[in-house]
Amino acid sequence: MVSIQIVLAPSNTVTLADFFPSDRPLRVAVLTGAGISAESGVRTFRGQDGLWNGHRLEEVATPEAWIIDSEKVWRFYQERRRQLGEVEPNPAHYALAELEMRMDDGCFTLITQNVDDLHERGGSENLIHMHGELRLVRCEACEHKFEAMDPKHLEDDEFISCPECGHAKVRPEIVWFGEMPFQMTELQQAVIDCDLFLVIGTSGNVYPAAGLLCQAWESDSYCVGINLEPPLNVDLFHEFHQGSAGELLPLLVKELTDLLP
Ligand code: BJW
Repeated sequence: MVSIQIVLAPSNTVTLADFFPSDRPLRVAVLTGAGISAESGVRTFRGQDGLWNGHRLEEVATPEAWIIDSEKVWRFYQERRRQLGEVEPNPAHYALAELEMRMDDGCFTLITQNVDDLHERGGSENLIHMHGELRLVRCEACEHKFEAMDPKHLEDDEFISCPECGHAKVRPEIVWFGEMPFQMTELQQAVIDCDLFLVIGTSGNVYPAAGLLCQAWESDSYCVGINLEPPLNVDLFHEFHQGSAGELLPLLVKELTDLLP
């Protein structure tokens, strides 16, 4: 399919061309993870210099942590919410927006595990934030969800109160460990229905996101991965391209769009 080097192609007897439907437009689903935002300056989670280097997961990314020490959890997220104003989309985000623009209506779904807003700022539209969004908060008491990105919301680490019910504390609209990711039915359907599944910048550690690759395989989608290092589930890709998303994804998208009618 592409001229960039295929590092691993376990089932290289097939190519994307074999998965192109003859009677309807191609359907593409994409799963992204922290690696796609790394070149924008957003830290990934695992590995050296990862966001959780120095934090235990349970201290910041579980409902229990919020109950035990919500000040600490809130400070962690306020710092990352403020950082959104300092980062910009990179060529990988723009490449996915370009791909979406070239696809037929309803034939492209972008599923991101990322809680930053770089995909939407890069121009992507049909986007599912399965692990939530840093821009949003949710009232602990009445569940009212709203965007809280005004300077008054970000300038310090004071809790934000709910404008609907007045409760003194809203929580980040983030899916913590043990909580159900958002829009599962919709995103699983997109994966099951797609002809091509692209997975970019994710280590394959976290479920159910990591299990989507298996679902794509089982429903006969062509699976292509791009990652700096081989992810845990690397064996499930028809093509795996090792390298940076900002470099490889624009090339992949160019070659893919050249194949589109
Ligand atoms: C580049 C690059 C460049 C760098 N270019 N690449 C035991 C077994 C299996 C599962 C479980 C288990 N015990 C518990 C579970 C379930 C648990 C889980 O998966 N735990 C595992 C850790 C074991 N999952 C859950 O609890 C989920 N909920 C759930 O399961 O509900 C029940 C359910 C049942 C049935 C169906 C459905 C649901 C919820 C998971 C919530 C995850 N939340 C987080 C935190 C969000 C808050 C925050 O942001 O602070 O989401 S965890 C964190 O990891 C974050 C990410 O979205 C997620 C994935 O990380 P990602 O994106 O893969 O980042 P990294 O850092 O790991 O990898 C980056 C990669 O990029 C690296 O490989 C680099 O090489 C690469 N890279 N630069 C390309 N330039």
